Amino acid sequence: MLERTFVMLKPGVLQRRLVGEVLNRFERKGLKIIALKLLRMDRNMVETHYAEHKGKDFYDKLVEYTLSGPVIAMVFEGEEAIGVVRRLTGPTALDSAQSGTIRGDYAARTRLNIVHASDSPGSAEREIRLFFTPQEFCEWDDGNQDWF
Ligand code: FUP
Repeated sequence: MLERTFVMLKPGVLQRRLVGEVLNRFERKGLKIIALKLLRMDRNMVETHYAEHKGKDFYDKLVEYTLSGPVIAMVFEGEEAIGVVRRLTGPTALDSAQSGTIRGDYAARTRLNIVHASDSPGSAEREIRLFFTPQEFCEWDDGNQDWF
């Protein structure tokens, strides 16, 4: 099924100059970028995005890290895009993130785990709506080439 999913490159990706490398992981898989922007989230937006974690022991540090610099927000479209992106990203806990996944290759701590990716159709829809207006999407086609 054709799906849309939300991905956010966290501040560490920009601070470490890894934007191109991380984007390349998604793009070479054949995922299609249909919305993308660089922004600084405000506290209210971070708290909305991570509302499910409020009260957990890592919450305050997670919020501070997310506010520590700009992020890159994007929406990818593709067949089964939500699961495809989660498998490229790797699991949340770093002791489970295999080499070859983005988190396995670039992150050294769970809290600084480099990327956020939607984990279900419901969270994809909610997260896309938090970050993008309908006018910020760009629909395009692959010129009828069956690459992917
Ligand atoms: P994910 O959907 O993989 O981003 O994971 P979660 O929504 O469970 O976690 C969101 C963020 O909370 C993670 F990116 C990092 C942080 N976190 C911790 O710092 N410690 C934990 O034990 C779990 C999550």
